[in-house]
Amino acid sequence: MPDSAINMRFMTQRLMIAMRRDDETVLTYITKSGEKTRHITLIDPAKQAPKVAAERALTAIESGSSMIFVGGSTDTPDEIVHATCTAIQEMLELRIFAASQSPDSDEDQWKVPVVLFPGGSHALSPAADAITFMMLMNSRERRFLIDEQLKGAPYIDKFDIDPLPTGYLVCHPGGKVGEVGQADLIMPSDVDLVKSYSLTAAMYGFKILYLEAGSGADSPVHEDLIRSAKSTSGLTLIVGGGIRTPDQAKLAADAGADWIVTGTLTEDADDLKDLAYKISAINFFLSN
Ligand code: 1GP
Repeated sequence: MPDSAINMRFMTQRLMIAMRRDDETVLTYITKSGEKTRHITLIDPAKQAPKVAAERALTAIESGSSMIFVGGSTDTPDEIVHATCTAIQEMLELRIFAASQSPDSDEDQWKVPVVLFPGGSHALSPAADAITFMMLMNSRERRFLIDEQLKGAPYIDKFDIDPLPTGYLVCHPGGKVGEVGQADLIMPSDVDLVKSYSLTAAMYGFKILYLEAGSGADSPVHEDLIRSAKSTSGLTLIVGGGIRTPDQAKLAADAGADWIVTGTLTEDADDLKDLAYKISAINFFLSN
């Protein structure tokens, strides 16, 4: 397809997304205060076909998820990421249309952002509403501090994807992202260090701080770290990695997480019914 046709298709897609979100930007939606702790379902595009990803995303939203992250694996090609974002967005459009035709349905339920959570500058898609534009603050490697961002920024600018300024901190046990990202892991007792990181993030102007224990971690981020980071004002706190049960989600929420992310839980669910049950249980605990 010629470049101009591709650009036209992407711009039309962007317009559809912008119209669906009314006037609120994704950043405003994420950072608004006074909300209970909300839930994000992370979909790794490498782990299922786009259609299955879309079905999982819809089930998650029906069960109370307020945002979909697309990302995770480090080596997923752009095409797979794009096909996954597109499939999710198309299913959301259909649900919004169906809800608009029925007086008993709430269209707004389906107006949740689809946000890229990239492992690097390669896993991008113009069909996303926004991107967590991250600095892996505790990496020892220049690549994760600034180089990947330099590569991705022109693409994000060209396709007008909302960048969400995010400090990303990998905590113990860290998992694969800790290894690949060459992170100096933050230990559960490092409450002063995490405070310094959170202050630094706020001083850089980041709006979001993501505390990550690593996907599939056998223990989530320690609540003392969450509490310490939360004491810095002006940051919206996302916490993920190793959260599988409502109790773990509630512990993180009570310590100050504004958002809880689960990914492995979705991949491990037996089917959509099981997924609905697990995500509903987490959301029930978060709202009580
Ligand atoms: C990974 O924090 C997310 O970046 C989700 O972790 O897969 O352990 O839920 P889990």
